[in-house]
Amino acid sequence: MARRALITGITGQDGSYLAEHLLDQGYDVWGLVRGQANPRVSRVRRLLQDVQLVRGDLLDQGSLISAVERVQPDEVYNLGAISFVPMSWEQAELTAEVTGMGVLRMLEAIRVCSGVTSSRAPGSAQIRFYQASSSEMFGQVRETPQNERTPFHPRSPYGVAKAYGHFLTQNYRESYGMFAVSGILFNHESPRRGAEFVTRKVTLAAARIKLGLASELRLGNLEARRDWGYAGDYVQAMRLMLQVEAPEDYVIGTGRTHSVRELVIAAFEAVQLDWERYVIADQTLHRPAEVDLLCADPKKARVQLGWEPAVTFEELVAMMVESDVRLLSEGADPEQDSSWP
Ligand code: NDP
Ligand code: GDR
Repeated sequence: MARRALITGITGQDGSYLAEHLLDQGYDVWGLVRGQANPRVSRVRRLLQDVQLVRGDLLDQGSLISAVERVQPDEVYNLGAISFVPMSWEQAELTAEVTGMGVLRMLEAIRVCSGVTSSRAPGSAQIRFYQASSSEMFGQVRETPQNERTPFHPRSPYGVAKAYGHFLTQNYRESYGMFAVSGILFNHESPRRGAEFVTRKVTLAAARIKLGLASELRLGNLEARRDWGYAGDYVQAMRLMLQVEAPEDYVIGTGRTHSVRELVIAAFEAVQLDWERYVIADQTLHRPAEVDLLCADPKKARVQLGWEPAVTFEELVAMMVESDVRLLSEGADPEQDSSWP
């Protein structure tokens, strides 16, 4: 029988790629969607016609129990979160509730529905759980590259909430023997990335300027460095983490780091423009506390999961710029949900 997966965050970037990947692998895929008239749900219905939807919200414990009872999943991927770091300062409590406490609610739903009431042998519970942990937990790093043993020093309410979810996932594994793993994923991008994140903001601006639709791009910290990979590669690692014998946590990234400035140069080069004529450094876009440098050491994933990223930084930027030029040339509004490539 086909394995059945339940994905929270199905309307987001990763949820869409993961759903496509699991469908390709023969899974029966369900997505948790929230809200009364969430406009992003129609995007999922159009793009992912074979995915079944179930209503629920990470803020609502009962809805998660009902969803797990109804779907009876073999695997749960918890991708739902408030994921935009600057928003986590503006709505710190909501971020704690969704990105942090949401993990507790999802784990509790699985625990209750699996009938796990006391300690068991590790990995004995039936439903396998994946938590979307983040390199933002490393925050202010004292060592580089970062691996599974690197200490956390989160620099935003988002990073703190993710650290809570990360430790809680480990704790449910240790306390109840649940098959619960965290993937510590570094930044991953795609043509479906939200327009608020720096990669997409830059590729959209380069495309707009090239087509005469905009004349400048305002950015914050150009010196911050990130390990950027392709979302389509990273969702494969999520599935692999749930197929191993014993649950463990894994770092997923490329092992290469680039500055925001290098990202801008690559994107503007892709449309043959001189970036310095258009980019304006804007102090108001700097964060209250910055993560200056992230670079993954994904050796454990390579050795134990056989996972390696296929798309390079240069290929990723070119893919995103090309997609944005195409969307804009077709008259689509890339910030509207209807235009998901
Ligand atoms: P997106 O911001 O694209 O998607 C976030 C998803 O969370 C959306 O589907 C959103 O649904 C959902 N969501 C928000 N609030 C709730 C709620 N109260 N209940 C249920 N669902 C909710 O994120 P990504 O796809 O980029 O990331 C997926 C996960 O991976 C997130 O947890 C993120 O923090 C984490 N992550 C991402 C990385 C990246 O580089 N992309 C790196 C490391 C970790 P709705 O449409 O209803 O708003
Ligand atoms: P990040 O991604 O915070 O790493 O979190 P984002 O793309 O927002 O920022 C990356 C870096 O770029 C700098 N920057 C700007 N960022 C934005 N958004 N807009 C700007 O104008 C701008 N100018 C400079 C930032 O200061 C930062 O240093 C992402 C999210 O997907 C998280 O959910 C995920 O956990 C982490 O990646 C890993």
